[in-house]
Amino acid sequence: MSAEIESILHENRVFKPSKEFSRTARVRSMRAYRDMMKKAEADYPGFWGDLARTHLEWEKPFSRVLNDSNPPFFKWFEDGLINVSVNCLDRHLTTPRKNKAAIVWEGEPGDVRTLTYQELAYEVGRFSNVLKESGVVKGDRVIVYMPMVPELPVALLACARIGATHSVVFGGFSAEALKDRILDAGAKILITADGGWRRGQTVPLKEMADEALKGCPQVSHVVVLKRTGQAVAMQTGRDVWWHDAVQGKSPKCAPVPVEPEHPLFILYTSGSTGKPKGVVHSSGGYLLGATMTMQWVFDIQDHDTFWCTADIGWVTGHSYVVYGPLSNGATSVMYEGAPTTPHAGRLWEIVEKHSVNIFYTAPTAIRALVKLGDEWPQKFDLSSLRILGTVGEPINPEAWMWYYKTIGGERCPIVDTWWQTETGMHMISPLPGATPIKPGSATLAVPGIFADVVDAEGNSLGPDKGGYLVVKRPWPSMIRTVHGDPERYKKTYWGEFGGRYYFAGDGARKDKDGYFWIMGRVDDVINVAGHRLGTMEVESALVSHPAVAEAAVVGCPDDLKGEGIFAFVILKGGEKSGNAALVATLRDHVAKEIGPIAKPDHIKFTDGLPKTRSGKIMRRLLRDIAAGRETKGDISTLEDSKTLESLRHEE
Ligand code: 7RM
Repeated sequence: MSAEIESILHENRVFKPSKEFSRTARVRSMRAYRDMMKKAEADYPGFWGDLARTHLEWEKPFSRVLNDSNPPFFKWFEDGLINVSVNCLDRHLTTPRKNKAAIVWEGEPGDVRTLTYQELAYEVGRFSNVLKESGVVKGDRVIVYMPMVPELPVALLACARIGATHSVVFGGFSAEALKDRILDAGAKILITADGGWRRGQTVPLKEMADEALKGCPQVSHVVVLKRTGQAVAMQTGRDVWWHDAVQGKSPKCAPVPVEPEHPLFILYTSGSTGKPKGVVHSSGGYLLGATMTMQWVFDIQDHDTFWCTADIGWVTGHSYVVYGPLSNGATSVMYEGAPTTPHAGRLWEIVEKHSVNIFYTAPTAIRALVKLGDEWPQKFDLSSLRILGTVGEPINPEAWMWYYKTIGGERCPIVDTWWQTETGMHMISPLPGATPIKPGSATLAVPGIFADVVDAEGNSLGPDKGGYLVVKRPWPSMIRTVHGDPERYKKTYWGEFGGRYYFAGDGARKDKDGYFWIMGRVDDVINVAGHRLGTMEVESALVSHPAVAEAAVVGCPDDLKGEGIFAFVILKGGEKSGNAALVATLRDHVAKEIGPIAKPDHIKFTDGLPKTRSGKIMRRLLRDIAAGRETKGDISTLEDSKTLESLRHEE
């Protein structure tokens, strides 16, 4: 790995939590936060062990917290026994939460369903018996390819109940991507639906599943939920309708206690090239991470209605639509459809309708909502909101300020949460009642997490020096392995810094207050005349110009400087192109904001950017366009291939 990354962005605004907010928060002050950190520093297994005993229910208590005798294959709570569905359901049924809403669901067409903890437990029991009768036993992998409907968490919790390992494949993935994941997981059963609603249309899930299954002869059972009512082919002997399968099934199903290290799920992430990686998560440690961060970061309280807009096909949906909220006995809102269907205020309408208190979404969604104009949020009553969150990418200070003012009414702390599929839980984030927040910074590591910014040799870097973001000690909800490929796990995440630190590819700096500023993936760093620049900072500078809605920056070949800066820019108000004068203005603007070194050499105006289905800009593809190259490698995660083509062809 090469040298440090230069940091050029500076942001000075600070917002402290209000006294009123802190008074009732779970973590009320920086002092309380530091005390937790001190405890973890002195004895981190002890720190996590106490939490595990206090906040989870064990079928058999563990006697030892951490087994680190074979790094990086760490084992947590090894000799205990636990069942995740018991923690998310049964333990609430003997409390006043029994008839509390567990899931408040809204379909895209406007249908609403609410499932109490008791009702959810009932459905999970019945579906667990369906799985059992289909021959699913502990350790089997179950693929779930469904729309965002309540039966999706039902399916996951039913797997957890009988010790099966689920692998959710996002409903937007193609048949090909689905097939690869079924084969890699070695699954014999698939849970799907006829279709789901998206932008007023139906997504043909069963049809795509059938296509995928042509290449998966080992799949002997397919359960199909009727959601849209569209016509589908059912293969006799293999396919059954969900409603037929649960008919007459007992709601009682004894939970199977599993070892805490038993894999709860596999979730595939697209590696930057080649074969998708099956990230394996544990049962006990994973659940502890999701449970605690739900309390620390979202300050979840019994009266809260919590809404994470992520699809359950992503880790964010696993941890913060399903496991974190349900383990805490919270109310989790789920929405099936697109954020702008049937109108651009749909999200705000749902916030008003269900009186949402905590709202969690991605910067890409926020920037899209900024573009739609303030009149949409202004039409709805957003006064129930008390905490806002973001995840997935660095949020540029402009979008942050809009979110803070227009959505949060300058009243709601924003928790900018840095984490990854591999980390299972939030790693760096403000605690809303304690941490003073700075727009664009994920602030500080959550309790029990030892994050740092280091140089290529693994030495800690001083303030404002950009380098590699690492985690120095294991944590309970960390990735355990890559499914079927432990060597890949070891090499990808522990292959640098002599195997001492976890590194998953991000660059960052810490400021003088120790706050982390994520600079983006180190693969995206641009080397301009020997200066290594993070793309995020140049993008932020561009977006701070009033004409710009969104920007993506990549390196391009430059004979003189080695690498030049190529910026793709989306203008506000839907104009498709800017003129030469605007190009000059934007270049000067960047020079003024961060310095002449970061001045883009090329600016291309566009009305779309290639993104993954979870909203991350695929800079790899933009680099090919900037260099005039053909695109090689995996584009299965691309949201809309048309964007790529139009970027290539418009000039
Ligand atoms: C949860 C999730 C992980 C990558 C990660 C970063 C980027 C995520 C933030 C962020 C800046 C954030 N899982 N990332 N959160 N960058 N600030 N708050 O997104 O596996 O899909 O992606 O996302 O690069 O490594 S993920």
